[in-house]
Amino acid sequence: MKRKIIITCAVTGSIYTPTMSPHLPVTGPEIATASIDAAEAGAAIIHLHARDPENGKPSADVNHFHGFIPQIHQASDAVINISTGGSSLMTLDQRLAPARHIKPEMCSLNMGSMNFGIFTLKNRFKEWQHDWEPALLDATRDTVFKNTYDDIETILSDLGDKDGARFEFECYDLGHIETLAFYLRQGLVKAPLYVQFVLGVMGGAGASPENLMTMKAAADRLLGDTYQFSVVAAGSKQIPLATLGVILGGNVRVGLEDSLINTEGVLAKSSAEQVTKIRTIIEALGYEVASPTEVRELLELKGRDNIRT
Ligand code: KMH
Ligand code: ZN
Repeated sequence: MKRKIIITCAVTGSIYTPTMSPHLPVTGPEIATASIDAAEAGAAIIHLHARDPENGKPSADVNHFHGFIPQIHQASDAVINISTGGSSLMTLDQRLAPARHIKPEMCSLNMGSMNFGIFTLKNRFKEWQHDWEPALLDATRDTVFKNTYDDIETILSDLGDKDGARFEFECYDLGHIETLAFYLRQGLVKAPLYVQFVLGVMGGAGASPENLMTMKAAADRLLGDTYQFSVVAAGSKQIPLATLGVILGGNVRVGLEDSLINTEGVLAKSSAEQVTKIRTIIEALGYEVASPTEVRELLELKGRDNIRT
């Protein structure tokens, strides 16, 4: 039987800003369409953030999530995965409000505090559509993306134990894998773990094949057969490192949250375009993409009817 590869698509996020690409979805209908199109192209999991529809600023307002969650849930079978990372400028309570309300099948869980530098993106543009864009980028010079042990345990207990979500464990460096292994030993997390190796964020491991292989080796040693992994690389290495992830036995994440391009110097017109590209590679390598139903089985999710839309 052919191995099934899980494609996650993250359609908007909080790294890039509207000036950087006219294709970045901002309003509820735009985020809904981007998600539904990505699911139709082969993404089984949609990783979601919201933005203020007036100006595109990253938002954790539950009302902004209501602008696209019901539409996605109605039009698609894809697994809805709500970010608990939000943006590094939000408080933990702000970040958790959407997932606490929607009680999704999956949510992200960032496995350690870190610098999350996006200020270098500022040099690429001279004029901005909104004042908040350069201000937000600059603010990451002196902000910590806070994910303390207390924060992690709050998310595990409130969204996991209480609401039945399973997690996309976002690991940006070796220490984050060690932290996940600590919680595995403590019995606070259980198999099957879904580990996202996140490469290319300034402050975490860079987007290189060597770093990916080092992280996989560490996870094999520390997590054994309790885990499956996926690869997301922020920036221009998104597709190359996702491809390496597939070759190494893993799954992939693409989408405009983490990379605005299709190929070097060419903006992607949609997240679905990136899904189609990685799907073509997956199938050319002799694998198949996993359906949402298969993902629910593989990751032991609670089911699409058990979320609040
Ligand atoms: N865009 C990723 C590098 C989250 O949503 O929890 C970070 C992320 C965090 O996906
Ligand atoms: Zn995210």
